[in-house]
Formats: sequence, C-alpha cells, structure tokens
Amino acid sequence: MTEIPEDHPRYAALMVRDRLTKAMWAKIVAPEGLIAQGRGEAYDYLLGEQTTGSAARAERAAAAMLLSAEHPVISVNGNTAALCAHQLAALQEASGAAVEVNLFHRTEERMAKITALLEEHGVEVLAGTPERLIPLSHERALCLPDGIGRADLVLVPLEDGDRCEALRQMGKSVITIDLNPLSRTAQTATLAVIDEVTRAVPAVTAACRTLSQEEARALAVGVDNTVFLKEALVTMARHLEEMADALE
Ligand code: PTJ
Repeated sequence: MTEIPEDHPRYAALMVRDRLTKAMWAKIVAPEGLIAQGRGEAYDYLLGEQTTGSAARAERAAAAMLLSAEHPVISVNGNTAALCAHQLAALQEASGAAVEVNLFHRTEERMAKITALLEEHGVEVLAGTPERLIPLSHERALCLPDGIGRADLVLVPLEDGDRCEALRQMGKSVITIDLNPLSRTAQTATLAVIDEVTRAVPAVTAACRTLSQEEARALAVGVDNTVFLKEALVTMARHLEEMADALE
C-alpha cells in the first residue's frame, strides 16, 4: 500500500478509499462496493462535501420516522459496515432499531465477517434463519422473519434500487442514505437522506437523542421525499453554475 502523506489535499478522502480497499481484501466490502463509493464521491463533490441544510432536515425526519416506527430495522451491507461500524451502536441505542446484515452480493463468509465487525463495535446483530420473504429473484430475497421480514420501517444506507422498491411493495417504509438523488433507491424510498453515510449516521443519532416521541410523531407524518430530492438537485446545479462562473 502507498503511504498517504498527511499534507495531501485529498488526505481524508484517500484514507476512506484506503479503509474500503482494505475492507475489500478482508471480504467485508464487495469489489463492486468500491465502484459504488466512486459514484458516491462524484455526487459528494457536487454537494460541496458537506451536509446541506436540506440533508440536515432529512436527517431529523429520518430520526422522527425511526422513533415513530413499531419495528424499525437498520439493514447493513458491506460498505456501510466498513465505513460506519463504529457509529452504528450509537444509532441502534438512540433509535431502538434492530440491526440486520443484508447483502446484495451475499456469501456466508461475508455475512459472518460483517457480523463479527459490527459486534466488535458493540452492535447487537440479529441472528436467525433467513427466508425468501422479499419479492426478488436470487439470494437478495433472503431476510430474517423477525428482522426485515416483520419490520414496518427499514433503513437501507447505500442500497441498490431493486430491494428498496421491493420493500416498498411489501408495505414497508424505507429510509435510504444515498449521495445520488437520481438513484432508483433515492427516488423510490419513503425518505432519501442525500448525504455521505458517515456524516448522516451521527446526525440521525443526534436527532434521535433530542426529539420527544410527540415531536417525532408529528414530524414523521409530514415527510415528503420529493422536496428533499428537488433541494439536493437544485444545490448540485447551483454548485455547478458557481464552478462554471469561477472559470470566467
Ligand atoms: O455489500 P453488498 O454485497 O450488499 O453490496 C453493496 C453495494 C454498495 C455494492 C450494492 O448495494 C450496490 O451495488 O449499490 P449501488 O447500486 O452501487 O448503489 C450504491 C449507492 O450508494 C449509489 O447511489 C452511490 O451514489 C451511493 N453511495 C456510495 N458511497 C456512498 C453513497 N452514499 C452515501 N455515502 C457514501 N459513502
């Protein structure tokens, strides 16, 4: 591995890439997860690599929905585990949600490794025998009957579009954290938080800690995803215009 100099202008981003690459070699992140990260980085550039005001409001709404749900479940994949394992125990504790490992590129080896990583960081991970409950072909239909199977709300960070749609078809509410407001997941979710996952998870945790049950219920009822999607696209368009103007 190349040593990354601390004075490199992209030091933080390069360290994240380094973490994900190591997690890929450790079979926690799927090789495709590195491509997903690259796509996310491109959208994050357009957001100015910071949490926008709109995303901060979406994070509060996400907390409200989690606190108002009867059986909320956080669905964790390889990228989310590699990036946020250290942040998920706090989110689990603040939101009261269960955590289930649910993978697109599912192998028993990856399931075990991701579970072990989460447990090392204090996350209580649901165990059990998965069943084909999600209306999808292949292994992606698998989930736990006592987890995603009976959840009324599923938080799916960095998700592929099919599963989000399938979960909605099952009558569940879905929150995603996705830097791409144009993705099928962001477009079909009940609520898309358009922010980088390691910024979003602690923000949702903090909001869970400050909202009362009453405030949460009132806020959760009025969530309109199209507002958040539009605000993200407008912010990105403005940034592009500003960057173009700066060239003149
Ligand atoms: O671990 P597995 O087997 O479940 O596989 C996980 C991946 C991510 C490979 C799988 O779900 C996948 O292929 O996802 P997609 O279709 O590439 O979608 C991932 C979405 O997450 C894209 O819209 C990216 O823009 C977005 N994204 C990537 N990195 C981040 C992100 N959003 C927030 N924070 C990030 N760090």
